Amino acid sequence: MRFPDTICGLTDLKEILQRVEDPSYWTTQFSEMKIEALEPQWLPETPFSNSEKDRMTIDGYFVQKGLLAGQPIIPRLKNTVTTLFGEGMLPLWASVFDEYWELARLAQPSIKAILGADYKLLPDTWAWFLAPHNLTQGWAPHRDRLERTLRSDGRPMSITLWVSLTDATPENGCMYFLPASLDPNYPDNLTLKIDNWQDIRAVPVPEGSLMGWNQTILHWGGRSSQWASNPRISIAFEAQCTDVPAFNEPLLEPNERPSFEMRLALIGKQLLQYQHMYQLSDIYRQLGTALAQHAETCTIPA
Ligand SMILES: O=C(O)CCC(=O)C(=O)O
Ligand SMILES: [Fe+2]
Repeated sequence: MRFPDTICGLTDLKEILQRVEDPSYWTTQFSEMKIEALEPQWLPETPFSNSEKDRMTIDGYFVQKGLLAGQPIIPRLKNTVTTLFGEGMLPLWASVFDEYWELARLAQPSIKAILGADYKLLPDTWAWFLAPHNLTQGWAPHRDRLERTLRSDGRPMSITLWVSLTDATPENGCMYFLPASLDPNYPDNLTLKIDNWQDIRAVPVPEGSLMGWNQTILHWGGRSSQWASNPRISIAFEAQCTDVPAFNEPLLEPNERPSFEMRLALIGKQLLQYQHMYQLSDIYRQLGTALAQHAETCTIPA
């Protein structure tokens, strides 16, 4: 995928910065969304089941189907990403809004069940809109980090979290995993080779599901198709334990939503750090560089 050549319909970097750095631009255009104003939403009380704990230990990922279904912020985020996509804007712009970051807070009980109480969010986020035709696809097969992210007993020091904002199905490009227990190369030989294709597992989930995986297992997002009844819309973020060095910086407090300025700086950082997944257009590269520099002037949470 190549990025659009305009941002907010503009091509001049100065004008674009003026536009995107104005919170009222966003809240006017997306009147149901909030910036530094959303009340905390209720946290799900569903306990993290032993079977998902086992799945995480044995196969390296967990699935909580529909955990966040019924949260009013899910349809709001879904509408926002859909509108952004329709206007030729990156789905990642949804992360200027509180609702995006609130999802990370709602995932807290699940993250704590895997990483323990002391964790921070990593500055690694992305959002996807896979239209219902075969020209769109999720991320190609990869392992999230090639450095060691597992303890000697196999427990993860960091994880990726992924929330479905629509039903994710094989037809619209749901997630696929090579389960850790079936991967002869796991965890020390981090190739992308798959010996037995039958070991690949598709993981379709309904809207409002939370999934997570360790950062060593092999996984990818599928290709969408004309047979899909809805687009695949999802967002991802990452978390790590605090007793190990940061895998990326700045680490973020899980209980505090980043400021609007920090969200823009993070968008810049994502544009630059995921260039291997996309071909950045010139204007997005310029914007990424300009926004990422702003990180230096933001207050970085302790
Ligand atoms: O949604 C996708 O296509 C890929 C997600 C993924 O690999 C990630 O967030 O680490
Ligand atoms: Fe990934």
